[in-house]
Amino acid sequence: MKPPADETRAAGGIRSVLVALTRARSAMGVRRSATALANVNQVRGFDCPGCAWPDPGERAAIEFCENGAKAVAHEATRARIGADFFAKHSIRDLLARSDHWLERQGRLTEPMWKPAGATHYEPIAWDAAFERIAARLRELSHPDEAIFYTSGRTSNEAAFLYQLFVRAFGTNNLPDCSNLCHESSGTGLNEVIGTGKGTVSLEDFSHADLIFIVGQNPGTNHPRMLGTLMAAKRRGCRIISINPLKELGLVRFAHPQKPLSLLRGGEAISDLYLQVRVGGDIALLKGIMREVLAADEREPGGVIDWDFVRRHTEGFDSLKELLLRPTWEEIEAESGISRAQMRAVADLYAASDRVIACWAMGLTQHRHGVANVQEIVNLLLLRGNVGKPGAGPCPVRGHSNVQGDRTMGITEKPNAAFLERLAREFSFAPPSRTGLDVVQSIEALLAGGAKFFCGLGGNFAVATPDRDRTTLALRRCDLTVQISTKLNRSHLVCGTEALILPTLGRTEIDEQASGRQFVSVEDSMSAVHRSEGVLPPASAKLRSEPAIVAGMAQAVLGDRTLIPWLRFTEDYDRIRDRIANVVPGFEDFNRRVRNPGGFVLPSGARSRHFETASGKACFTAVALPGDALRPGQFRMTTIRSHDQFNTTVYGLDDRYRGIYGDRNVVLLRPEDIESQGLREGDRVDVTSHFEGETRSLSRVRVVGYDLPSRCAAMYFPEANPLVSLGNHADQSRTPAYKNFVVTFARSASAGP
Ligand SMILES: Nc1nc2c(c(=O)[nH]1)N[C@H]1C(S)=C(S)[C@@H](COP(=O)(O)OP(=O)(O)OC[C@H]3O[C@@H](n4cnc5c(=O)[nH]c(N)nc54)[C@H](O)[C@@H]3O)O[C@H]1N2
Ligand SMILES: Nc1nc2c(c(=O)[nH]1)N[C@H]1C(S)=C(S)[C@@H](COP(=O)(O)OP(=O)(O)OC[C@H]3O[C@@H](n4cnc5c(=O)[nH]c(N)nc54)[C@H](O)[C@@H]3O)O[C@H]1N2
Ligand SMILES: [Mo]
Repeated sequence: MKPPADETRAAGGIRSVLVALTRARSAMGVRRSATALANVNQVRGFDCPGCAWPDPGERAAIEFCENGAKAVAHEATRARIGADFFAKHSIRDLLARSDHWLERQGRLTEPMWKPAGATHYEPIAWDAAFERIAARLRELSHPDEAIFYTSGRTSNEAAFLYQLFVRAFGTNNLPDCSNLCHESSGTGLNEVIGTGKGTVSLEDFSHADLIFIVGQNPGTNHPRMLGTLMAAKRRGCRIISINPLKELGLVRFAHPQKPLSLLRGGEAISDLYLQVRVGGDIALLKGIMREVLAADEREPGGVIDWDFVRRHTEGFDSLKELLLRPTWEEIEAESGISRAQMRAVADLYAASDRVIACWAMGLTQHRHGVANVQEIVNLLLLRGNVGKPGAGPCPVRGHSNVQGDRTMGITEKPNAAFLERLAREFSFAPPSRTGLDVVQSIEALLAGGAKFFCGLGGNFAVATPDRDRTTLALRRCDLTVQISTKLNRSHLVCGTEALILPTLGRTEIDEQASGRQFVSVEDSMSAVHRSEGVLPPASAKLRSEPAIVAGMAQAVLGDRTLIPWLRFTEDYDRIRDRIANVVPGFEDFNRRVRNPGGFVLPSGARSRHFETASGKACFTAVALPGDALRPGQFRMTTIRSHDQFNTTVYGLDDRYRGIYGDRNVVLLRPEDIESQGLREGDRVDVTSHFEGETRSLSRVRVVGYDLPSRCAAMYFPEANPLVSLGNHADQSRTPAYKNFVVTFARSASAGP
C-alpha cells in the first residue's frame, strides 16, 4: 500500500487525532468512546492504560494521545468472547490464528477451564476455578515450584495483595515484566545512586537547559512526552537524540492541539541527532566524556563540577583511567559517530547548567544494559547533574503501573526491611530466599524445578525470548493460570490443565460490597494517584484483579494465616491502610490519594542523599564492550511499531516509519542490502548466532531504511524466536532484545 503524502513528515498532527477518534468509534461506538475518552487521565477518571508518562498538574480537557486512545479502545471494545466461542474453536484451531486475530476477538467474559487431555476450553464457576488452583498448589513438594508473573498494568492494590498471597504461600518467585524492560535501569541506578528509580519530576523539564533522549522512541511509545519536549524547546532548551533509527517523533513534531504548528508541517525537535550503531552507546558516551575531560583540562575547573565530584561521589579516578584507554579509532568505529560530533555534544553539555537524560529500551535490553545505564549516570555526575532542579536521570517506564508494582513488593529480590515490615503487619514469616526472575523461571520450568505458572496480566509466551523454549516451558506445567482481559497466545500455549480468569480493565466500574472502588497507580516520576473506571463492565461475570487474587488466596491458604482476604475485597481502603503500614512513603495513604493529583513519593537522591554503601554516588568504570562482527554478520535490534502495545498488535501499518501492511520485515541500510547481493522486497531467512547456537526465521521481507552500517531492525514480537534465553544483560538478566548477532540468506522457495 502507498502511504498518504504527509504521513512521514511530522509526528503527531491532525492525522493522529483522526486515527485516535476513528479507532475509538469503531471499537466502542460513539457513546462509549465519548465517556471513555473524556475520562482518560483526568483527576477523577482512570489512568490511561497506555504508557507511564506523568500527567501535568493542570489538565487539559484532552489528556490522551493517539496511542492512548487505541489502548482505551481495545480494552473498551464491544466485541465479546465467552463459552460459545471456546466451544466453537479448539485450542489447536486458535493456535493457528495470528496474534492480531486473537486480540481482535474481544473481551473475555467468563472463567474458562481446560481439563487434562481436553481439546477445548469449557466454562467453570469462579469458586471451582479457585479450588483447582488450591488443589494443584497443595500437591507441589515445595512452594518454590510455583511461579507468579505480573505484567505492569496491575494496580497498586492488586499488586500488594498478590505479593502478600505469594509470600504467605511461601515463595519469592515473583518475576515481572520489569525483568524484560527496565531491570537494567533499576539494577544500574541502585548500585550508583542508591535508588532504582529516576530522580526527575515533570516540573524539572521546565528548567532543563539540555535533554538527552537515548534509545527511546517517544513519538510512538510516550507521545505525550513530545508536548513536554516541545515546551522545553520553545523556551530555549536543547535536545540531543541518540538512536540508530531516525525516529520521526524525535525529528519533527506537530502538536495536535496547536493549529499553527500543524500548518507549518511541524517543528524540529532535536538539535543534534546521533545515529549511533546498535550497541555503540558505551563507546559514544565514553567519547563524549573524554571530550568533557579534555575541555576541563583546557580550562581548569571550568567544566567538571569538582566541588560536587569531591563531596558527593567516589570512583572518579578509575572512570578517568578507563576513559583514556581505548584509541579514538576504536571509539569511532564502535559507536559509528565521529570524534567531531562527540566534541559538539561535549561542548553543548559543558555549556548547560541543568541536564536531564531520558532513556528506555534502546539502552536496557543489551548484554551490557546495566553498563549502558551507568555510563549515562557517569556523564551526569561529571557536572553535578543529579539532585538539583532541572537535572537528573530519567528512565522512562513502559507499562502504566510497572513502577508501582515494584514499589508494592512485586520482585523476586525483596529487601530485608520490606519483608520485616510485612511480617510484622501480617504476623507471618515471609520466605527470605531470593526467587526467580523471568529468564530463571523459564529455565526452572524447562528443568522440571517448577510446575505451576500464574500470570497476573501480560502475555508471557510471546513477550519472552526464545519462543520455542518458552513454549516448551509453559507446556511442562501441571497448571497454567492467566488472569487477563483479552485472549492471547499465552492462553493457548498452556499446561496440562489451564485456567483463564477474566478481569475488569482500567476503564470499567468496579463495584464491591462497600460501593464503587478506585485503585491507584504510580507514574514514571514517582507520583501516586487514583484511577477509577467509568464504563459498565464487559460482562457481569468479570471480577476485579484484587477480588481474583483474594479469591485465590482464600482458597489456597484458608485459615493458615490471619490475613482477612475477603474483607480486603469489600473495600479497597482496607488494602490501602495496610499498604500505608508496610510501604515507606505511603503514610496516610487513604487521605493523600484522595487529594486531586495524588502525591509524590520521597527520594533521597533528589536531595543528594545517596543510599549507597558509602553514602556517595559512584562513578563506574567499564571497558568498551568491543564489536567483533565477522564478515556477513549484522547487529539486530527489535522495535515497536506505531500500531501495537507490546504483544497486542492493533494493525499492520507503522505510519511514522512509512512501512505499511506487513510486520514480517527486516530493516537494512540500502548499501548493506546491495552488499549482501539482495534487493528491497526480497525474502530472506534470518539466523541469529549465540554461543554456538543458531535460531532462524524464514521468509522475512527486506526493507531499505536509514540505519548505520551493519545494523538491522525487526519488529517485537515477531523477532522473539531469534533471541536466545542465555543472551541477557550481565547482572540484571534483561534479555538482549536490542542487540544480537544475525546473518541473512535469500529464502529458497518462491512465494509472495
Ligand atoms: N503505543 C505504545 N506505547 C508503549 C508501548 C507500546 O508497545 N506501544 N510499550 C510500553 C512499554 S512496556 C515500554 S517498555 C515502552 C518502550 O518504549 P521505547 O523504549 O521507546 O520502545 P522500543 O520501540 O522498544 O525502542 C526504543 C528505541 O530504541 C532504539 N534502539 C534500538 N537499539 C538501540 C541501541 O543500541 N542504542 C540506542 N541508543 N537506541 C537503540 C530504537 O531505534 C527505538 O527507537 O513503551 C511503552 N509505551
Ligand atoms: N523482542 C522484544 N521483546 C520484548 C520487548 C522488546 O522491546 N523487544 N520488550 C519487553 C518489554 S519492555 C515488556 S514490558 C514485555 C511486555 O510483556 P507483557 O507485559 O507480558 O505483555 P503485554 O503484551 O503488555 O500483555 C498484554 C496482555 O495483557 C492482558 N491485559 C491487558 N490489560 C490488562 C489488565 O488491566 N489486567 C490484566 N490482568 N490483564 C490485562 C491482555 O490479556 C493482553 O493480551 O515484553 C518484552 N519483550
Ligand atoms: Mo516495558
